[in-house]
Amino acid sequence: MSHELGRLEDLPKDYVQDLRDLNLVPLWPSLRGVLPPNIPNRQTQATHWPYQTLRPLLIKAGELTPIEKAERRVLVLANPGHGLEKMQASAAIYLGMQLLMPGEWAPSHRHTPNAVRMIVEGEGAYTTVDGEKCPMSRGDLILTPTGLWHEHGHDGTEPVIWLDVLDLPLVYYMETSYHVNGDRQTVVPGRGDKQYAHGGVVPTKVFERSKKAYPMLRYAWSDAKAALETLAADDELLEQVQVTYTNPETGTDAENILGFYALMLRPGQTLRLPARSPAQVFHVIEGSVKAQITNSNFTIVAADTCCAPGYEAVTLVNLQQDKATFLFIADESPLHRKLGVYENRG
Ligand code: 1HN
Repeated sequence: MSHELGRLEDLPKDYVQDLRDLNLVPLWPSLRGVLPPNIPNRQTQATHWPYQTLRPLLIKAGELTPIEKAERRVLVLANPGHGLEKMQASAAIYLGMQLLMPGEWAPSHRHTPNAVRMIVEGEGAYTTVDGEKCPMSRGDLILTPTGLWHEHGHDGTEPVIWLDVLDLPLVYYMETSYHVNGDRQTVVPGRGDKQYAHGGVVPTKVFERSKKAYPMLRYAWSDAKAALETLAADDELLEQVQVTYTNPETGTDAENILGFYALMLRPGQTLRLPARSPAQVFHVIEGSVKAQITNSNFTIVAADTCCAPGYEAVTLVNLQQDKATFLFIADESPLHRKLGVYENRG
């Protein structure tokens, strides 16, 4: 059925110029490019960012650039398939490793893109989001959803490093990305991670319609890990031991555009994740994994990050024979589902 469509070179040059002068373009030479057969063109390449090589360069950034000159001291994990200057991990996902040194403060602002942070290293830092002071510990997930004030501080003694995951590429593409600077926030009492940390029971005030669109801003790793271990023990046949970070009041994804998950690989387990439309990011919290993504075979160890394009199956092999491995995953599923383009091709 497939036949060649006419090319731009097939048209008289003066005709093409006449079109261009009137801001007109013929569709047929570009039709297959924007609408390829069966599977989309993806610029997102399987890419691995080992922590061991990234960390010294991030620490060096701390020496080279004072926080006042950076506001946020971040090395962006850029996918070469998109071009490094685009600062994209995938079509919709931005990733960055951020460093905060003891005593430093990253001032309050808010912006339209949604963010989360996955804490990688160090103790004593905190993020204040919408007045809620969220302590940062390894493996914790902290939300800074669209429009909420947030700032970072550090009362500890060692560098603190975390992985930022934002939907910035999409929000920027939509021409809706901007920020507003603010004053230091007044910390208010109470924390969602305490109020909502026990699955199945929620504060009764929920039924009086909470005023907060994002009632839970901090998801402690100790709770997520315990949930995974309980899930694995309760169903020994369950292959994909995975939990989704949700909004505890609505039961839907924690944020609107990107989805966040924690996955446990049992000792020695090989897990094949089906080919689905969303691109995804894998970050190792504990353990080590062989990740087979398209033609790449990455060995990802604790604190490493890698990404996979959409429409590709991914095989994860736990390289630990005697221990579970734990991963944090971010993907574009909520976006794809809302837009009606989500696919699972098995
Ligand atoms: C941002 O606000 C933070 O608040 C981190 O820590 C990374 C990347 C792009 C745009 C805003 C933060 C960001 C960011």
